[in-house]
Parts: sequence; C-alpha cells; structure tokens
Amino acid sequence: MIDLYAWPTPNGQKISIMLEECGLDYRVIPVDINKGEQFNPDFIEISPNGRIPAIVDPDGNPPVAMFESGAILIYLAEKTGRFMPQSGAARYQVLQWLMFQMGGLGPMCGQAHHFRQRMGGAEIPYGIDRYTKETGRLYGVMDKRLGDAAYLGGDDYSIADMACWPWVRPMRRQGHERDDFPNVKRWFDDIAARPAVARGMELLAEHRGNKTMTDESRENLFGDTQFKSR
Ligand SMILES: N[C@@H](CCC(=O)N[C@@H](CS)C(=O)NCC(=O)O)C(=O)O
Repeated sequence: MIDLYAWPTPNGQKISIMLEECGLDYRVIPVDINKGEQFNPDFIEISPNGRIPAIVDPDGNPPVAMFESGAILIYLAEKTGRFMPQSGAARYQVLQWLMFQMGGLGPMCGQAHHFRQRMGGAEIPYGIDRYTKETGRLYGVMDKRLGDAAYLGGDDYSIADMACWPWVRPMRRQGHERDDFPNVKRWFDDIAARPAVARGMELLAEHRGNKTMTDESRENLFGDTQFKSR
C-alpha cells in the first residue's frame, strides 16, 4: 500500500487523482501545512524541501520514498504502465506538457493566489498585475494546444492533464474565467466528468474550502518559520 503525504491543494490532488485513476491502494497521511507539519523531521526525511506531496511505496523495487509531484506522477505512470506512453515521440509530448505545469503553470498560479488573496491587507498591485497576466498568458498557450489536440499530451489523457487540471479548477482565484478559453473549458469539463477525478478530489476534502489565514498559518507559510533552515 502506498502512503500519500498530502494536504488538499492542487499539488496534492494531482497525486490522489493519479492513484485513483490507476486503482492503486493508498492511505493518506495528512500534513497540515497551516500548522507547520511540513517541518516535522520525519516528514523532512521523506520530503527534504518540506513540501507536500510525497509518497512512500514499500512495494517499489527497491522501496521508494519520493517528493516533487511531477516525479511522483512519472514514477506511478512507470509503475503501472498507464497514462504516459512508454517510448517515442508521444512520451516526450506528455513529458513536455508535464514540465510546462511543473515549471510554469503551477508556480505562476501559486503566485497569483498569493498576491491576489493572501497578502492580508498589504496588497501589491505590481504582483497582482504580473501574475494575473502571466497566468492568462499560460491559459492562452494551453487553449491553443487544446485547439489542436484533445489532451495536452496528444490524443490520450495523461499525467500532463492530471498535473494541470487541479490548477485550472480554481482559475477564478487567478483572475480568469474558463469561458474566455473555450478549448481549456472543453478539456476541463471532459476531465471533471471522470469518476476517478471526482474521487481524487475527495482528498482530505473536509479541510479544503477554508482559505482564511490565521496568524499561525501565515507564520508557517510566509513568516520566519518558513525560512528557517532544517
Ligand atoms: N514543486 C513542488 C511544489 C509543492 C508545493 O509547493 N506544495 C505546497 C502545497 S501546494 C506546500 O507543501 N507548501 C508548504 C509550505 O509552503 O510550507 C511539487 O510539485 O511537488
């Protein structure tokens, strides 16, 4: 059974979606990033960057403990032989769109969420403007791709789609509407209808909707506690 260390954020949800899509047995170990549980030494052993998600797979050959959601998705795709072509050009199509999410869409959406909603009364117009525009540019890139192909990696649904989808879901928090990107909207609705995606989105759902920052969560996520070396 795979242990999934997670919290209900897009980076955690991509892994629960993949585990559900593959029908793998897993158990969720909550890491409450608002309470600072990402800094626990036992978790840092598995995830040295102090970020969710991470997995431990005792049935890996050899047993595997890993962090970084993109690497975890590749690992699970290779373990199961699903949702990523095993060789050739089609494999690199999937990998390049996965890296687009890891290096572009995810970090830029994260900054848009931060500057648009998390400044606690210290709004910085430059940050809001920059990350709203940059996420809009990235949605334009996706919209063009999805006008040419059914899925980001090509004809088939893949880990690249699973990586992007949970970030597109809160698009409004980034200052955009799916109706303005019709191909993204078609793709988003298609994936939303998958039962495994609905099940994956149940990940710790009881902790989801509360976006209110407390002094404790602000300190853990953005204060000196965050930047201490461990
Ligand atoms: N590149 C990493 C990013 C992971 C990440 O940023 N996780 C966030 C939640 S979405 C986190 O653990 N934040 C805790 C913190 O900032 O202290 C991945 O894709 O796994």
